[in-house]
Amino acid sequence: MKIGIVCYPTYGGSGVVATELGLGLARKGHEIHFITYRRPVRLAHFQANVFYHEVDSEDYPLFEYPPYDTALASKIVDVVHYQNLDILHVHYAIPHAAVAYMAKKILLAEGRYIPVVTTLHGTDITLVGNNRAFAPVVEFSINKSDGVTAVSQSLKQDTLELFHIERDIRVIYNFIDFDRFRKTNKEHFKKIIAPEGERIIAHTSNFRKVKRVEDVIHIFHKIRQKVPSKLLMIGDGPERQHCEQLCRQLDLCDEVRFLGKQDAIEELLAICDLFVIPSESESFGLAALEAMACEVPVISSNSGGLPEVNIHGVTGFLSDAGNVAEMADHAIELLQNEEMLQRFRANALKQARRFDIEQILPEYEAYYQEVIEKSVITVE
Ligand code: GMT
Repeated sequence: MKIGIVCYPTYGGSGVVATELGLGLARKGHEIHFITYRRPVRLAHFQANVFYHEVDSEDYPLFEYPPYDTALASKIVDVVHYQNLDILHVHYAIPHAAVAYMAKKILLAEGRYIPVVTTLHGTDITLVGNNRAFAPVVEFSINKSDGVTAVSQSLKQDTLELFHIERDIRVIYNFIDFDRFRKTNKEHFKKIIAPEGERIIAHTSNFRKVKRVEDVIHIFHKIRQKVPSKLLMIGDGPERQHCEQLCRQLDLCDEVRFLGKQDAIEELLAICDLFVIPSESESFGLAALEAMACEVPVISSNSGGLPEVNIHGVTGFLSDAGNVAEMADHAIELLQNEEMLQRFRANALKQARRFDIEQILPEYEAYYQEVIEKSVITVE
């Protein structure tokens, strides 16, 4: 198949999933065309059947905001037309589903039908999409997509509750590539970060309010009082400075390392004993899955799709978002009991295998085929 992929090229989960999906499909022989405003972070190497089309947003003194949507629609029209795409897959509803609809209409006026699949990732429904400033367009463009997928049952449910949706939503989970995410021997890193053999705890996110990053620091503060440990804060975003300030107040600066955005997260996860993700809302929790694939148990909130990934009392523990005391107690229980920790490590890996990219990719391929076949019938 010739597949166009539209996504945000940044460090966010939706961009990562879209890029890894495209690269995985390319390895299976499909021709993949990424259409984005910048080269996606994980699209660093040459691959024969992978193409990248940059959206050129023209600046002009009249524009306070460059018209990205118009430029993207025009680029989609161009790529579908000249690369003869079979299907277009857009990730994150805002504005991609609406832009895809506009491109579809332009192409239709030229006598060309392009089926569009929209994947809902989370905040495009639960946080931003739900906002009155976007909601009517989000609802309309989801209904006008030829196929819609959501990354968890929970996100599907939220979408059906928050919007008036007239079409079926297929759940296709986030996935993990075990060639990359697996526990490897990084003892030299461990010695640098935890020279006295302390436990290592990690958190990865874009440091937005919805992640409750401050809770991670408070949980760690409680853990430190019972278990010698170090905390790795991976990623960057608006809440980072606030968290650094909190570390100073709690006298934790020597125990917490803020590492910023990291490309080789798997090398850091390889030395960790526990992963903490206390989000207010989380449609799936790709970061938790990456940790579990590296045999790291997870302390999480029970928000959104997290219970579909992290199994309470098996691969980690879940608590209500904001229940810092319970999350800390669970973490301490696990970190103080070596037998339990090893058991949870093995369980985490076993659970992560359910989301192996090798199993999820065929689900997308089959779905594309289904959508293409259905749209041929619709057009006829
Ligand atoms: O977590 C974020 O804020 C980034 C966001 C995105 O769209 O880039 O992530 C969402 O999509 C990921 C991939 O499907 C999911 O694993 C995350 O759970 C989801 N984030 C939220 O729902 C907050």
